[in-house]
Amino acid sequence: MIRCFIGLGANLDEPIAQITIALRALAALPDTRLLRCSSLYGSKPLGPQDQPDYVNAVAELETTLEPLKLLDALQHQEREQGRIKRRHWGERCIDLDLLLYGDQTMRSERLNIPHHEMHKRSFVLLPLCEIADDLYLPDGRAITGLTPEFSGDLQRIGPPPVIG
Ligand code: ROI
Repeated sequence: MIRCFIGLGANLDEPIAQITIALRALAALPDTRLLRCSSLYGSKPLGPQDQPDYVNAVAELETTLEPLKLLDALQHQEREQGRIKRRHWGERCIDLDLLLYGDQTMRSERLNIPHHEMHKRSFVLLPLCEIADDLYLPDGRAITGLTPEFSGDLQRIGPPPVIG
């Protein structure tokens, strides 16, 4: 089993409900266990400011799915929830990012692991530190030692959704 982390974000169509639906779907993936989810956080958008604030969380999974199969499953779930690309860095009902996959590094057209911007974003780092403060990036940096460039006025807005 490989330990991986998924970033969840939503700012349309009842974001908390969208995140809860996505977590249920993660828990139901084949060959995968949902281990935990962070609290829910509210944040200002990174990108165009004329869009609603986001709700963010990070989930920890254990899986034997290969990275690209896991990515397929995440993208399938985004489509299931009706995600439509409106504009670059624009609003979305759900975003599921594969942040970390064990200690693997992958750079390809389709998939970059670690997620190339994760170390800059408070809406990823804070929830990640909440559930996994023992974590190191594949390059050896401790997750707790990273300083985000983008704060987004991050605030804890609620406990982890209850799944199952
Ligand atoms: N901004 C915030 N605050 N949270 C997100 O999850 C998020 N996701 C994105 C972009 C559009 C970059 N901005 C975001 O993909």
